[in-house]
Amino acid sequence: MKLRRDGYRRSRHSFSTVAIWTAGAVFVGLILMLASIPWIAQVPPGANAGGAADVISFEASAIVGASGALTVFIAVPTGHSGLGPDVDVFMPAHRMSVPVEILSAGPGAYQARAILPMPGAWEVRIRFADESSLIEVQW
Ligand SMILES: [Cu+2]
Repeated sequence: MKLRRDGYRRSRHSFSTVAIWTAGAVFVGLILMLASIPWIAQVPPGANAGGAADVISFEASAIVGASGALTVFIAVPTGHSGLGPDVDVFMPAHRMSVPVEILSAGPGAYQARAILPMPGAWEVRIRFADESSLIEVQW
């Protein structure tokens, strides 16, 4: 008992010193975590559901219903107020385009709609700012 107490007293770091160092390390860790958050948040969004090879700054996916109703969901970075995406719906086999209606669906969100007049392979070409993306749709 006596030996233990002596050993404890002889240790270089008292309890309060250890507590201060621990608190300091935790504080520095928290600061580093907080500082890294903006860097993580700037990683561009990942690939879309379609087929664009390049890294793009917007996200898009498309679905086609059994009747040929095509809906394209597009999410662009906010802060480009008034600037929306351009969407072309094109059938390469017949060099055929169809009218596209683009609707705003909330901040940075758009829906493009078209009716595909015939079954086959279609391309949805989306442009936003200087970026473009292509989604292949089979109906
Ligand atoms: Cu056609």
